[in-house]
Amino acid sequence: MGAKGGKSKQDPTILTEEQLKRLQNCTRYTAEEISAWHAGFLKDCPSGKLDKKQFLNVYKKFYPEGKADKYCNFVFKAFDSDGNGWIDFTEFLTAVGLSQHGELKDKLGMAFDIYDQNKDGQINRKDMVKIIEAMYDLANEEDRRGEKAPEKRVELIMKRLNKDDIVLRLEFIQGCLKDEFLRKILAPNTAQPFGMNTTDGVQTTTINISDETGAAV
Ligand SMILES: [Ca+2]
Ligand SMILES: [Ca+2]
Repeated sequence: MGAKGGKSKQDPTILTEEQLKRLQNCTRYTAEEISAWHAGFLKDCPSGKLDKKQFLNVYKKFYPEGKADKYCNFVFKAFDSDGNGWIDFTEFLTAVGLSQHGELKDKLGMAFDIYDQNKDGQINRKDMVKIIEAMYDLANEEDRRGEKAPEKRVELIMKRLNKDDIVLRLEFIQGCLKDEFLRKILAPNTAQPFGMNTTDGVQTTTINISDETGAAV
């Protein structure tokens, strides 16, 4: 704990000047919008910490038909970029901002992060098989035989990426950029990774993390 000093000691409910600046730099939100998101975030997560369980609850609402658990675990890890077990506001809004107005290559970077669970900058066949399975769960895809078997899919993907075993971040992004078929398989959510459809900015922020509001999406 507290290995890095600084961040871990901060009160997660407070948005510091520095964090605000950083968010303004890495998203397209204005200071006012960021504050509004922050208020919404705190409303749903008064502790300032979004944990895996809450995160899964949100996800389930978007995918009521599928089994979201596995996929959600992967996404959670990608959002939790410092790997401390919970998503703070900065991590949250960075990811949301990316899914709302990130460029395609940034979204693909996020997809890569979802695949690269141990955050060593590379993904291998095993990683890929696991995520394909999780995606099938999410989509409620029962037919996983023949060409649709996760291993088969991964073989095809690797071939198209021109790789045998290990894919690096840049290779992944470049490969997907020039191959729509790969994009569809590897990053079907590049349009809206978090499934949010905020139309006019922020005020509808509340992602309904808490259950007491009742109203599902
Ligand atoms: Ca974190
Ligand atoms: Ca990895």
